[in-house]
Amino acid sequence: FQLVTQFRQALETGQVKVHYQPKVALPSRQVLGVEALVRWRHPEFGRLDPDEFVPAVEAAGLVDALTGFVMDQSLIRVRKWLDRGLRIAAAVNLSVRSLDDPNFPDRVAEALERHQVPPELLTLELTESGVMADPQRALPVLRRLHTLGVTLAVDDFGTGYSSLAYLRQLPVDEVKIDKSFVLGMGTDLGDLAVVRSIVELGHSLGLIVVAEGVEDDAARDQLAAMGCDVAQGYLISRPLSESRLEAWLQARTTQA
Ligand code: G
Ligand code: G
Ligand code: MN
Ligand code: NA
Repeated sequence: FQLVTQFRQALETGQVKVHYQPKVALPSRQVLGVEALVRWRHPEFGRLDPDEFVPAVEAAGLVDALTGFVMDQSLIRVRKWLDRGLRIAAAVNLSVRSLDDPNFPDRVAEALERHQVPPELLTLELTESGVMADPQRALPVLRRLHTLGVTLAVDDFGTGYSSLAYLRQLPVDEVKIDKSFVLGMGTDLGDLAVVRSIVELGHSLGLIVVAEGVEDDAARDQLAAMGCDVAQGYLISRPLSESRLEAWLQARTTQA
């Protein structure tokens, strides 16, 4: 696939950029972190979203280069914020392929050391379907990542077929409710029930519960009333380029 042969070069020539979407505490709205979301500005095809190229990058065995790039960019930001007295975490999306690589935890440790970022300010997000497809295979790498002190999050939770028993066995710290349920909860009692039970289940397992897809005040207030810990979504902010994120943070922190 032609795209893939261009990908390494795209990383080097600045065509690939990381955007960041804020995550805020409920009910305080304090900024706790950002999720890093990769974008590729392709010279011919224009803006490519991850769904359009990440699967090809994975299939070509280049996911290490992608994850390494996104992690480096994110840790540079976190370090800059620390230097300004701000403790803001960065969340990086992992491909399940990364968990097949026994050296992945060492590379994470090396990146944290190189950027002088404490491990608790890095979150690694794995999709529910990815981890649960073969939890026994994922477990050794997850355990080593957890031992490093990074935060591990299960993304898109509620969309897979995982049993709650599996979630209990994984060394994870955070569960992210899939946005489809959060988007539907204002009009669909079934979605509302799913959101409510993930919040309760997550808390009973001692996990931080994050809601994605928070698009309006009603959803935010309802989530806050349920005790959901963190909100992410267009209501708070769309994913932003580095410079727009800085402007957004500036406006937030001078307001407070
Ligand atoms: O930002 P957007 O909605 O287009 O993201 C679509 C999907 O791409 C999401 O599921 C997200 O987790 C995934 N994604 C975004 N950035 C990365 C990345 O750096 N690595 C991997 N593996 N997936 C990513
Ligand atoms: O799978 P993952 O959760 O990593 O994907 C995050 C994706 O969700 C990003 O591509 C982002 O653009 C999108 N997203 C973030 N907030 C919202 C929202 O409030 N509504 C909708 N519809 N999509 C969102
Ligand atoms: Mn994610
Ligand atoms: Na998600």
